[in-house]
Amino acid sequence: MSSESHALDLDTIAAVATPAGRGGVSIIRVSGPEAWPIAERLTQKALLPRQPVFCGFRGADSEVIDEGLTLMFRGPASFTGEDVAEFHGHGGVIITNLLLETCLSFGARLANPGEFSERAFLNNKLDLAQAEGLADLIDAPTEQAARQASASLRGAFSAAVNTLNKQLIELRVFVEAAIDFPEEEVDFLSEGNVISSLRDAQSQLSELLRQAKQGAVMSRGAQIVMTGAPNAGKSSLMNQLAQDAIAIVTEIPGTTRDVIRQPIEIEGVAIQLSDTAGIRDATNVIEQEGINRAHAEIEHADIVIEVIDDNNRLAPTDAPIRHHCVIRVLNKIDLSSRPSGIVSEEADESVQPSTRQSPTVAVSAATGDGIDTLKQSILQNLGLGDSADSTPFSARERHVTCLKQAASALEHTIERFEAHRAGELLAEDLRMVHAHLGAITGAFGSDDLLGEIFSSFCIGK
Ligand SMILES: Nc1nc2c(ncn2[C@@H]2O[C@H](COP(=O)(O)OP(=O)(O)OP(=O)(O)O)[C@@H](O)[C@H]2O)c(=O)[nH]1
Ligand SMILES: [Mg+2]
Repeated sequence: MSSESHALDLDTIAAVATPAGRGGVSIIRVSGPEAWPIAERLTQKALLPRQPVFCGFRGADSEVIDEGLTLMFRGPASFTGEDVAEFHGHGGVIITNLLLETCLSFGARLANPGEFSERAFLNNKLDLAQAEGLADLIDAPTEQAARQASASLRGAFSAAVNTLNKQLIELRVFVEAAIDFPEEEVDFLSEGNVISSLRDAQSQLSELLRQAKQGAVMSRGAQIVMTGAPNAGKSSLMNQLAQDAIAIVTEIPGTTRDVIRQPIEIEGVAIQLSDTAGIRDATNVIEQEGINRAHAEIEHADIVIEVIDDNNRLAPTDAPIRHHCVIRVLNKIDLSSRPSGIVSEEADESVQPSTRQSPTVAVSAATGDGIDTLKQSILQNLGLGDSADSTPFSARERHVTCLKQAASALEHTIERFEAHRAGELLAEDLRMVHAHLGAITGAFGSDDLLGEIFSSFCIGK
């Protein structure tokens, strides 16, 4: 997927770049070889790059449709790297569409979702991780996520990947040189510094992976599902975490039937909370359907919070929850007089130590006692700990996968090198590591991947 291998589509594309609806201004963007002729025909003015001109926008019959600013960019000094025109008209749906239709009738075609960004990538204005940072900036669920996506757009994540890549390239050059001069190969390869360089790259890669995992959670947010026996206090806990009376709370077991979802934010992390029906052997069909939905919700969760009434520990639930991350919450401690916070293993008599996956937290959904500890435990379980603030960039699951593949390829490289000390094998293995890292920034990859990434962008970006 190196940008050179792509024959650039020479169509001129156009789209509305601002959200649909009423507003002060709406912007139409045109990019491609016809941008200039289209703009001159639309405005009937001679236009200069980067000099906004106030003018009428005229249709094929020269009648003025709207008036506003025209701003031109001459490629490659533009967002896409091509000639770009921007028409800033009035922000009504009909008038904006009329202007867009006129651009299309003058020779542009409607842009596909993400096509402006794709062209920016193909013209080397952005690498792939930057383009994804741009899409994540637009979709950022919290201020913190937006800051991190903005850093990725500006190249912070790519720079970290490239630094590591550069180190691997230097090592490859060294190894390839050693292969070309076989009389020196043995000496060179037996020196400890190859292994120490590999180990150094390995530790940098694992740090990068840690940061990318954090960045991915920050930019997509997390799904947390509340589950447990009827009346345990799931809805009360949801309301306490949301600081709002979202779900109905009553003393009648089986109050919640439908899944109730509420977005909240914990220290800049976007979280979608789901409150579910209490799980028990229900005979009522409505309640049973609610319980089925609760189980389905658990499948998509990052974390399951199992709420247990600390005064009624034997409340009937069905089979234990199968999920890789379950935080157990002992609720209603205002009645049981248990101290709030993390419950030590000895004090947590209800569970076999072998089945414990995450700490148990004692809270009162009624008074809010212990809720801060629960929030910290949530962050810890998302891999954010206290450092959510310091995650330097946004990332995606795709990047995490590439980094994991690179890490396992590097592990394999080290093992093979330690076993054989063979220059050719080392060179080949390093090429694999390099290819996995290169897929992050788009230096290596496939057209299918590009299509998948850019088609999820919004139109006009
Ligand atoms: N004292 C006390 N009462 C609580 C606490 N949390 C919940 N309750 C009470 O327990 C009862 C059940 O609370 P809910 O939040 O509706 O419980 P639930 O788990 O959502 O119940 P279902 O939706 O029926 O499964 C209500 O009467 C709440 O007021 C708590 O921390 N302390
Ligand atoms: Mg409920």
